[in-house]
Order: sequence, then C-alpha cells, then structure tokens
Amino acid sequence: MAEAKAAYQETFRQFLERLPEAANIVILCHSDADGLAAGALLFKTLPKLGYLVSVRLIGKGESAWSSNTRELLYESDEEGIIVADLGSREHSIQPGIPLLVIDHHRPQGVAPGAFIISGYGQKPTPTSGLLAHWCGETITSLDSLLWITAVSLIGDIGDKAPFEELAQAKKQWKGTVLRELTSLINAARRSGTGNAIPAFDLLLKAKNPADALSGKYPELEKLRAAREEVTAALNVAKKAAPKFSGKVALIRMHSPCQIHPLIAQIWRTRLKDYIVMGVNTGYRPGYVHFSARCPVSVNLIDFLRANAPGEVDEGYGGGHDQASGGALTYAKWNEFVSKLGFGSEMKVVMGQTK
Ligand SMILES: [Mn+2]
Repeated sequence: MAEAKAAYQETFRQFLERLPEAANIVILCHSDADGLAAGALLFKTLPKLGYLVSVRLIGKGESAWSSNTRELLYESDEEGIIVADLGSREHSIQPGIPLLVIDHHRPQGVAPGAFIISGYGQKPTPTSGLLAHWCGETITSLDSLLWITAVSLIGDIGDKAPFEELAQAKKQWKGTVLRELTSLINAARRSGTGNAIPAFDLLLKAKNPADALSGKYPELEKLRAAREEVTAALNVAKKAAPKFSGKVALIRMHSPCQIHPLIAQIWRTRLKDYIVMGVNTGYRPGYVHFSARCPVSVNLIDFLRANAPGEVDEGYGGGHDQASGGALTYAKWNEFVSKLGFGSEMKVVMGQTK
C-alpha cells in the first residue's frame, strides 16, 4: 500500500501543478459519509496552498457526470475540478479545465487528460475519504482531522476497516463515538429529501467527534430527525418478503428514503447464494431505484451489463463488483425484470403508490 500511496500523492501533486496560482477549485462529492468526509478533508487542506475552494454535494437523483452538472458548472469560473467518490467516466466534466478524480469504485473510463486516484483493485481498497486524506498529507499534517477519515472508513467498510488511520483515530476517540457520528452523517442523504448539507456542515464546524455530538450545533438535531425517518421507513420495508427467479431475489419497497441499499445488505446475509436486489419504487417519481448485492462468485457489474434493458444511463451498473445498482424508468425496469424471468407482479405502472 505504501507504493500505491506514494503514486496517489504524486498524481495529486501533478494535478495541483496544472492549476493557476490561487485557483478556484470546485469539489463535487458524493453525499454519503465517505464522500462528505473526502470533501471535508480537501476543503480543509487545499486553502492552505492559497486555493479558493467550493463544494457541491451530489445527492439524490444527481450525478457528477450528467449533462445537468455540466450545465451548472458551465457559467462558473472554476479553474480546477475535483470529483470525489462519484465514480470515473470517460467524458470530461468541463473540457479544458483540469480534472482530478478521487474514487474507489470500478472506473467506467477515464476522461481525456484527467488525473485519477483510484483505490479500485487495491486490497484492502482504500475509501475515497482515505485517498483524500493521503492527498491532504502532501500539504499539511492531518492528525487533527483523523476522525473525519475514520467516518469515511466506518461508513464504507465498517468498524473493522484494516487501515492504520482508523486504528490511530480510535486511540484518540471512542469507537462508539465514531460509529454514532458516522451513522448520523450517513442518515442525511438517506432521508426523503436527501439533503446532506447539515451532515457536511457538521463535519466542517466540529472540532472533533465528541464536539460534533455535544449538541452545540443545530445540525445534530436535523441529523437525528433524518435518522428517525429512515429507521421508520426501514422497519416497514423489512417486512416485505423476497420474490425469486432463479438465483435472483427481489425485495420491493415504496419509500422516498434511500433504504434500498440497506434492505439489499440485510437480505444478502440471509440469502448468501443469491443476487439480492432492494427495489424502491418510491424513491424518485417515474423511476425504479434498485440496489444489488451478490456472492463473490458473481461479478455484479458484468451481470448487470449482460442483462441491461437496452440503452441505460451512467447510473446503471456502476459501483463495486459485489455491490451495484441503478435507476431505471418504468418501461426499462419492466423490460429488465422480464429479462430476469420475473412475471407481471414485479412490473411497475405509472401512478403506482406502493
Ligand atoms: Mn465511497
């Protein structure tokens, strides 16, 4: 890992060398605990080199690689773009503007001229937050921010993530405190609105995890409310029974909350030999969002490619070899489930409310 880390840091330096002095940098980051941690670590370190840094959280129904995001950035004066924890694609976000991709999902291409720091393929796989931490270390010591890196590692890999940075953070802070904070930070983007701004603000404002949980910041209440909303929705969804076709099991739910990955995760341990999919018809109007998990004997990304319902957008079949998903229109979803051998009971019609 030391060799990979040195290479990542070299790529980071090369990206910075391409930027004008005091450049305006925009960071696009995923709204889960790992993406927010990556964004927060970069936001707190890059200004030390004189850069002006802004952050855009990419959340519910959004993608860093969509034409919509390109349009949003088009009129802005950004001189450097960093995309964290949002995958890697073959097209530029703003042609001519230096782009750095920090990620650990399977790359679906690399944009022309982009600098890429990818943890994919490393064992163990570093999270985007840990990669951002290593980048930040080329600028300054991040010892006082190790708790943010720990939030990234616990959020994506869990409390036992085999990285020295997590062990170090646990020497400073209780595991229970770090886990509680991670759970709250992750709850925001799972809520019905998907608004992760309170989670990001709390990471920026707090001096440490105990301070974050002290009740001093109003964001904490918002995160608690988000977590309650998600828990209630999850308790309903847990009651649904899976439907089977061959080695595929689908579990259906109808909720604005992002609980389909949690349901897939729960059923994965019960149905070890199956490709399990949490299927949410209520997450975003007009779309079926699904989250899939599978045993190590299957490559899910390849499976989803092989069963793709015709042309699909960039959100379909990305992610990790054993954890992927997508969002499909009703027509595409219906085609997809019939390809998988399901009957009409898994099809979705316009105006459906459960
Ligand atoms: Mn991640």
